[in-house]
Amino acid sequence: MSIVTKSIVNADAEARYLSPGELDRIKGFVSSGEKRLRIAQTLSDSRERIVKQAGDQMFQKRPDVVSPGGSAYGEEMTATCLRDLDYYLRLVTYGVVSGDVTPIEEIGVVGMREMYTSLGVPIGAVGEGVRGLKSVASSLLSGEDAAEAGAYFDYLIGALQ
Ligand SMILES: CCC1=C(C)/C(=C/C2=NC(=C\c3[nH]c(/C=C4\NC(=O)[C@H](C)[C@H]4CC)c(C)c3CCC(=O)O)/C(CCC(=O)O)=C2C)NC1=O
Repeated sequence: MSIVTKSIVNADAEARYLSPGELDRIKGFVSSGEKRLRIAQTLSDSRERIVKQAGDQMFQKRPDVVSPGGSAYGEEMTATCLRDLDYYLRLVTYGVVSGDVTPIEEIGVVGMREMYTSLGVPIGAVGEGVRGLKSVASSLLSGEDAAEAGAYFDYLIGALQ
């Protein structure tokens, strides 16, 4: 939920107008809109390259996952692993656009640890992959935009430890 929807739900629950503080936070959200949409556009446009390079970086740091016995061993499993990185990059764009980590949390974090554990996917290596996404994505963004997007990658990295 964006800050706009959230503020309205809260205010209406108390049958009141939006408070100065709420209006101020909405103002911040609106005035950063162009920046957030620009970031989402760049990440969407470059998704293939970002995912591929992040995957390469991760497989170099964690050769065990693509070795026999590893979770991402074999063409099909490697492709599934890269698909997961693409999912996470997509969720980061949702977070950036909504200015809120809730979509990332609800779609990609809740229940994920249990799911990965039950499949034998090393969650730390997934986090490493997201770290790679952040580093490749940052290299395509201005410093200010990279800092904005970085917060959403960091949220995921924190959740995938
Ligand atoms: C949009 C939200 C969303 C997420 C995040 C998601 C993740 C997700 N990853 C899965 C599997 C998987 N995920 C991986 C990923 C990896 N293995 C590794 O060693 C690497 C560290 C890592 C890549 C970074 C692999 C290899 C599988 C298949 C495991 C198996 O079938 O044994 C599965 C099980 C079902 C399937 O194979 O599709 C789910 C649900 N699905 C979703 O809908």
